[in-house]
Amino acid sequence: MRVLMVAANQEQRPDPVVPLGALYVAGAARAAGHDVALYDACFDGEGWRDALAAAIARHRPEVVGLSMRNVDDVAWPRATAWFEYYREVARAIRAEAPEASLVLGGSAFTLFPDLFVGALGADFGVVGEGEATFRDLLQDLAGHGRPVRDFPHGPSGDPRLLYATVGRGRLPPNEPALDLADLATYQRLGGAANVQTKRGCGFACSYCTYPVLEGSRVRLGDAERAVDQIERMYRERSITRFFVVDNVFNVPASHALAFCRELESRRLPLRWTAYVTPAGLRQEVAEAMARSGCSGVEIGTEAAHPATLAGLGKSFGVADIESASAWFKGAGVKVCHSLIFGGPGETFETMDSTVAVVDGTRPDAVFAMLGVRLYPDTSLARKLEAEGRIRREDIGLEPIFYIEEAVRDGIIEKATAIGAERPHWVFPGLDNPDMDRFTLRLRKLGVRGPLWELLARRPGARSGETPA
Ligand code: B12
Repeated sequence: MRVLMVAANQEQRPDPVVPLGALYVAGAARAAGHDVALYDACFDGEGWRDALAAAIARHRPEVVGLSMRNVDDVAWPRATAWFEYYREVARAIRAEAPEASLVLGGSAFTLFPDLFVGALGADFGVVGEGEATFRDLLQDLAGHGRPVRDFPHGPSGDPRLLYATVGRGRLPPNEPALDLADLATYQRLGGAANVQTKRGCGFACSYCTYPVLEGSRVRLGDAERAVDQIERMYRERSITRFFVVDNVFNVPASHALAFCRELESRRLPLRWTAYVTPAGLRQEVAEAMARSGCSGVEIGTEAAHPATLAGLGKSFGVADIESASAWFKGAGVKVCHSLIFGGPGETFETMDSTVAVVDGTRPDAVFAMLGVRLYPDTSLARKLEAEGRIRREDIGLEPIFYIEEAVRDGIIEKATAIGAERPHWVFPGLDNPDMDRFTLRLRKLGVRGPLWELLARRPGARSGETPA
């Protein structure tokens, strides 16, 4: 069949992100013999309508797969929600390709399948990972014009929703259709290309969606195959910056080490970044990451006080945060802490403690969110539902945030004061016009890598130093 994948994401902050999920699904459809094209809206701004219409006219799809990544930017109080935009994109697809089946997918869709499938008037939606289910759906549509196999339909029983079965064991050897993406533009405009070495997350953080999205069992991919992808992107497309998109790169350590050893052995002049957790981190892993070209890590610290770490369900302590930061910095890897202020157990005193600990680790950058974005099927949301503080239907496409009572009045002022003394800290929920101008200027000068690695160059930033 002729299939057009539409990657709708236009978010450019903190960096534009290659639509890896859509490329994986495109790769699986192509491997099954379908004629697949991609329309990526990322850099088209308002021009997406004409560009989408042109892509549809060119490819004349029988099936359109609409990939939706972000519901919103989780940036309270200035949060941007993308739902209306997705609805416009779905309408435009229907108008330009009225005969085509419209199939939804992506992390935004997977978090709220019932809401999206209804509001966007789609024919089908694949909940969870797309490769196998989309391929099976295409086969049914090609052969019978409708799904004939026994797809699981999930809790609501909506026949349009096709739930992917989370596999066990190792990941199947799917290859993303990287040739369809304009990787050079992503790299030029600041981002990086991306690569995934495993799926799933075995941690049980109270607010987090990763187990909902990818399953709570880690499934390893082949480390050598991931490095092959990287090497191909380097040799064939001159890509030199990568983001490893695994939920947590350093767990399990054996897999992280296998990836690093393989990458190091290829001796390529590359730089890469990943998310890591302090939980169970080994110095040996930090050093192996550095040797293989890791230039920076985003540490999922979230808080640095025992009470708030407990409230967020983190499985590490303050000492782990300190040693993780020291090991990475010691190995020459830049450190960015990601923080959430206002979670369960937060007070102004715990905020002060977190800031003091984080300052003490001399980070290169800090990304701090205010409030905890609530998602269905997380333990925090279930607890609040059980206590009668929210209803499940309150959690929807317009983000709602948990902000601990004790800091609700004053958290914005407090965060503003913290940020004012620390140019290398970013609160995405607060206005940052200076920073936007600053990063744009660096991008124009051709500076690459994740936005936060640029913060150390910000005027007045004493990256890695504790403010006076
Ligand atoms: C890595 C990551 C990042 C990195 C990306 C680096 C890079 N260069 O790629 C960075 C740090 C930059 C980042 C930033 C942000 N992120 Co982020 N990120 C992730 C993470 C951990 C992995 C994403 C990924 O690449 N997955 C791998 C691909 C292969 O999976 P996938 O896209 O889901 O695709 C699969 C399925 O969804 C499905 N599928 C996808 N499309 C389609 C289409 C069809 C038709 C079908 C059938 C199926 C299908 O099949 C695919 C293959 O199995 C996810 C969490 C997660 N586990 O999903 C959050 C996540 C996507 N991010 C999220 C958010 C909010 C953001 C930010 C807005 C945060 C911020 N304010 O800074 C920004 C936005 C950036 C942008 N430009 O869009 C949210 C989105 C949900 C929401 N609330 O909206 C997530 C889900 C985390 C969360 N909070 O729950 N992120």
